[in-house]
Amino acid sequence: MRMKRALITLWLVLSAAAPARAEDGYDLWLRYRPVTDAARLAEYRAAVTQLVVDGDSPTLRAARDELRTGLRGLLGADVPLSASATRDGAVIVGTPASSRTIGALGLGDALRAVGREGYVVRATRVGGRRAIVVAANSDVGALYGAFRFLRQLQTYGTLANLAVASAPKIQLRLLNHWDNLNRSVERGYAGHSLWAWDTLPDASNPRYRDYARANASIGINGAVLTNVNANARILTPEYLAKVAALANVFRPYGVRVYLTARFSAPIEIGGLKTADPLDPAVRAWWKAKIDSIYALIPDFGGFTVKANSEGQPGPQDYHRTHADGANMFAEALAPHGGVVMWRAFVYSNEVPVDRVKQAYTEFKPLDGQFRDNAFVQVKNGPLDFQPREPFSPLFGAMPKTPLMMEFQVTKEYLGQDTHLVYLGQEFEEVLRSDTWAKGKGSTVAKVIDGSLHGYARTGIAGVSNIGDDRNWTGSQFNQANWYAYGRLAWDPEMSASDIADDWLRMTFTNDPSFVRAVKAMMKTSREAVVNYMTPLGLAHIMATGHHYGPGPWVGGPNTRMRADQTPTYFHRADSLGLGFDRTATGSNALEQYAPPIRARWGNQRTVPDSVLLWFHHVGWTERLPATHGRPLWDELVARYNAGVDSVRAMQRTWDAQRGKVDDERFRDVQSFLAIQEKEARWWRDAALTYFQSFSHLPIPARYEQPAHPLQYYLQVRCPANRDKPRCDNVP
Ligand code: BDP
Repeated sequence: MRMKRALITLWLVLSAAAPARAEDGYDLWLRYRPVTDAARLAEYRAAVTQLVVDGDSPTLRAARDELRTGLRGLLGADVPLSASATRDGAVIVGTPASSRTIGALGLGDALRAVGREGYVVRATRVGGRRAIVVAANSDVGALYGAFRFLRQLQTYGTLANLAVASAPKIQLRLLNHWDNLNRSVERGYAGHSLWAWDTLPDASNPRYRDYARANASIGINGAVLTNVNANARILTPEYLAKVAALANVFRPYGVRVYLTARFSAPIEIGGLKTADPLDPAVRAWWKAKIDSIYALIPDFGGFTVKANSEGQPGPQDYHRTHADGANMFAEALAPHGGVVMWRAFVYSNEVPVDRVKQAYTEFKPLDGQFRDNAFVQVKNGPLDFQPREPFSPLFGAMPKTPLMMEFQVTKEYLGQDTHLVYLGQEFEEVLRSDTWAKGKGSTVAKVIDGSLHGYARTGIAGVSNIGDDRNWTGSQFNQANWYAYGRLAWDPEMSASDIADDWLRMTFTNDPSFVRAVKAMMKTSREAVVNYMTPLGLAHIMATGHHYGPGPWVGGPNTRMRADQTPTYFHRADSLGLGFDRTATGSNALEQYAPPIRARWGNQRTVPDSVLLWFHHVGWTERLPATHGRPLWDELVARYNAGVDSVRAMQRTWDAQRGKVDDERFRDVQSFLAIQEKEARWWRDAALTYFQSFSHLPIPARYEQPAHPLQYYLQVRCPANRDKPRCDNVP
């Protein structure tokens, strides 16, 4: 036994001393590599000499295990477990209920302030000895605190006078997995679904636990396991047993499971003739179904529902409203403490005047009609996860209905797996947008954290980018988007830049020159993609179906698609100019916003460049403040080129990091940046040659000229159902 322990210690010492080893990204931001700053290491070793975890629940065991693994990795040696603090340097973890020591510390006020899931991490004295306490009101709060404490070491922060208190500002912080039962993932670019339905419930997989750990480390507390385009089979006993097995693995980490409910399930698996939400037999069916779920999974979270949208069944099939549909679920879930999250991503079967008006038009009149355990879940923008959209006008417009934010973490319209785009910037931009619902400062963050309208319930959802790729997210940098989403869900007022800082330190290295340069690169990456894909407020000009690569030419009478899914509908290029008039002279979508916004965005002299062509049809040679006084065409050319230039600058930044990070991930990122540079050029040249066929204006000679004529770009083909998109003949 002793021999074995000695060998293990030897191995630990050796592995800690080994040079940067090859890494594949599996460890995410929980790598716990040895601290290389000698002064910090000495500080940590003195401050952390034993681990006291008071209490013995699965969640506290998870905290203990994480701390042991983390500290062993960071400090290069085991930190012994102890039943009580016996010397300077104990880290004491628990709740007033689990730990007499913590109960006696007089943390009452501090703990009251952080609520059920928050934590207090403090350097203090216990029995005259120096100690660090990780205290919370619940076990999961203590787990979150443990991760917070580890982050302090992972980011080389000092432990002197450590005094952190934190509580989530949003109650439900969920990932939405668009995962199908055959393990394909809708809009997934990271391999197959993590949920191996065929081998569940019998076989587990270490990844289930690692998935839950990663979520807990950033405060995510729920996972909707299935696609919003739902399959009723998930509600059969066979599948529910599998769901229960996953719930059991996630539970210690505070992650609850949720499912998507297919509205027509009573017909498809229940043998009923109707799914009318006011029909007593339908209501009874759902009630019994929901009761049976809770019998298996007592802490089941509830349902996300996509109804009457893109062909999904819903209450309108029976001439009932969205509120009727949502309330049927809410009523059956309420006795169990569950919630229904009803999606506002709807647009009618007839092509409307303007698709971006639909969600507001349908839902605003229903404000006040939803039961109190029903949310309406709203995409960040009024259209569909574009590189940039103005915030959805529903935020601020439903004071009586808790609105959940839906962000897309998977980059469906933003280059998918390969393009490096840090979405922290995008999320921050949306969350900080001012709705003016109650005057200046009525930010979207304050709407969804409940403070603006006094919502009793609050929630946020991120469409997951996770799959079974070794690196989880299809690329190393896509991990940052999972991370940033979680941190912003905890605190929607956090700075995306600070989040990137933490992520880089934990994921790559604390080397200050690396962190500085790569953080700056991440921060510019979002504007880069906007510029080379959809500058100046353009939207939805991606190729149809897979949404990868440019397709601004798709549309018109010859396509069999509905007009409001085609690029030509959205950009409205013609011989006079470009852009969608959404002011009073056009669709007037602008009227859905508060008056100060209307005034600013509705006026061509004051509209910001970011939404210029979203709200205005602008002449090709018109000069506006939003075009920096240049003719629109020149500004458009400049923006597309700026996008390509930014990617080249990102490449230079990354190339300069060689040797500062492991070779494996260095080369991974480098090769994806090369794809991104090539495809940014493809985007620029395809879009400009196409728009040029309307403007008939030259691309000024100082810019790179398109490599091919428009005809060439029209024939570039990408496979329709790509797991891993690679297109033919990309120039
Ligand atoms: C669109 C996606 C589609 C989703 C839909 C949704 O292209 O795959 O089903 O959103 O959110 O962005 O329901």
